[in-house]
Amino acid sequence: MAAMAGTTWTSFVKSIASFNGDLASMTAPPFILSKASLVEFSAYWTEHPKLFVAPAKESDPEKRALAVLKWFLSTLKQQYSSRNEKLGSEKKPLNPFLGELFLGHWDDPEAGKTELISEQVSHHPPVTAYSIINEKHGVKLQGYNGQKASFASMTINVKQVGLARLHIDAYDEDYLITLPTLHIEGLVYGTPYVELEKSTIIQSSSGYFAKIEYTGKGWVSGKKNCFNATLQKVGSKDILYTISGQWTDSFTVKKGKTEVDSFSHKNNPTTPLTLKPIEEQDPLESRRAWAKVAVAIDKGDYEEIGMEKSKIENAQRELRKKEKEEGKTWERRYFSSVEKDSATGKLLDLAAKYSVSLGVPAVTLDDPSKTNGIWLFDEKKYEGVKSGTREEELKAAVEKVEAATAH
Ligand code: HCR
Repeated sequence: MAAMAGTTWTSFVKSIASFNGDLASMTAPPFILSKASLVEFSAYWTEHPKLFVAPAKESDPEKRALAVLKWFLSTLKQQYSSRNEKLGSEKKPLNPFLGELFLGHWDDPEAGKTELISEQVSHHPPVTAYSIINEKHGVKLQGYNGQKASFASMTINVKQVGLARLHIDAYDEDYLITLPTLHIEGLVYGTPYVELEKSTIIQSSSGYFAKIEYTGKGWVSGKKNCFNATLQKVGSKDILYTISGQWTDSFTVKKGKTEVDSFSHKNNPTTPLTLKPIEEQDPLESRRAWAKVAVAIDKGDYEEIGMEKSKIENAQRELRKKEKEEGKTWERRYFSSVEKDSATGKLLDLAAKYSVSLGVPAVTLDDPSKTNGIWLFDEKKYEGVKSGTREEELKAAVEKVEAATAH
């Protein structure tokens, strides 16, 4: 750690040339460290709550599928370029510890309350699971994701493993969303930023299929972060809608050659996420748990960063060791791992059936061993937290972490 204190960008880039694919283990100089942990990234799905609930307001399944596609496209800027915009370049997020939480909600005059629960469900490999629910409109998103990385030709390539699934209560409809592959450019110049590549598929249980192709720098426009998307009804080659533009800026929706809708980030500011004040947060909540590390990062004090991070990491190692000795495992607060998820299975079957006729690669579920299982939001666990029946269990878990940290 200390060796990195005086690291220049060039020596950092040289060091990543030999890294082992585990992004979490990559040591970065202080100026590239972010104060936010990866468990916070789940919030990027819903920074436009109005668009998140918009599909539930459409009675026509085709319009619903289009609204889901539009919402998904609107999330990309927050997911993949917001750090760049706010902090001047991409940063290395904190590596969440097992059981780390990020809890909050959005209040929107139109959408009402949307609740976010994000939990680190695996540390090796790192996997974050999330549930985002708007009860008023009956819209629910859940998913889990991890990353596999490699370095080649001055670029960090990141394959995402996992998936997201949206449910609309009123129509008992599901949407399976695959996660795009990305790479980090600009490393040579010390200004890393994300570019998306390949494609994302959104398969609905009602039989609509959206494909988003990330084209990077547009051939004609020369602009970066470009994409083209199409919406089709499975079983037919007809393209119902096309959407194209820049995921960091704006896009237009066309039916045939006629523009029927558009979206621009300039005209759609994000809704801030409401979090409890740090002192009222649970000790396992991300901002509270990492507060001292965040202060050290602000100061640019590498020794202090290292010391504060080590306290958390050592406590976690000690907990895992104890669990092993006692033959126990860490009980996830809101999620459970399953071997099979039938709702996802049905959507995958649909996507596989139609990918051939649509000429796109079959959508497959990543090997669950890469994410330590298939992670689903566990409503029973959630009810137990809300009703207070798990109070003793949660208190004991927090005490264990605190005791290990105090050592
Ligand atoms: C690759 C990345 C960590 C993972 C981030 C993910 C894939 C996490 C899940 C979110 O839903 C989507 C998402 C968005 C981020 O763009 C992506 C991050 C971008 C950079 C970060 C690397 C670990 C940072 C490497 C350090 C650089 C600055 C050299």
